[in-house]
Amino acid sequence: MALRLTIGNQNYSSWSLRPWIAMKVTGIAFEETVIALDAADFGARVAAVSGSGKVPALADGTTLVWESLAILEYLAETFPAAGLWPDAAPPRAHARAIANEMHAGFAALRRHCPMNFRRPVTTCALTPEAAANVARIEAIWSACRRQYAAAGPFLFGRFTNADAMYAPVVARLHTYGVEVSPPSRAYMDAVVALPAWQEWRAAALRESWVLPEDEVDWPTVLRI
Ligand SMILES: N[C@@H](CCC(=O)N[C@@H](CS)C(=O)NCC(=O)O)C(=O)O
Repeated sequence: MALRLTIGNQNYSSWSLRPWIAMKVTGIAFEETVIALDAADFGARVAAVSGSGKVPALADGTTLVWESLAILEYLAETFPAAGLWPDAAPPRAHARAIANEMHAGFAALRRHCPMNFRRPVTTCALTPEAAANVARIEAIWSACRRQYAAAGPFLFGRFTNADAMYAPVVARLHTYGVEVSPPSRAYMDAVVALPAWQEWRAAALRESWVLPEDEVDWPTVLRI
């Protein structure tokens, strides 16, 4: 039976992007169900596949996994050939540390710059807390790039779960025209160039659902 990933709006659901892009980039076959976050039946439908009642949620037969990072761990364990964590123990520990840091943190950036693929690139001044989050993210990225640049364009060379965890940050920094260092921009360009990124973005642009709380220009809804 095929894996089924249940996700929210592709325009806005940053947590959903993480396992989706990991599976696409590494060629793990799956079917997807998209449920709008404000749909009247969201709660009932998501409760059937997710213990937390939130998306993303992965169903592998009768095995249900929710929480984006737990899904990524499940995928890495179930599909070792996908190489979703670095092979060697030191970079693997490093990748897990920064993936967990992402999962648990950066609330100011998440709140201030909601993921919104449809919004044209328009600069938006950061709060000091969001700017501090960006500085920490850039420090994480530049440390990885310094160490692993020879192995490829992603944080640990090839695409791993660490890149999946930071993919929504790439979207946020891009959409809100946040100024970043040349190495960070080069990393972001590598993520944006992925065919999987383009596929997700195209699906997001096709959506017509609007969530006011994720539109920073509300009541104006800027669209590409
Ligand atoms: N920590 C969770 C966060 C999941 C989450 O907050 N998902 C949002 C959509 S991006 C959601 O389901 N919201 C609907 C709700 O809270 O009712 C994860 O890593 O998956």
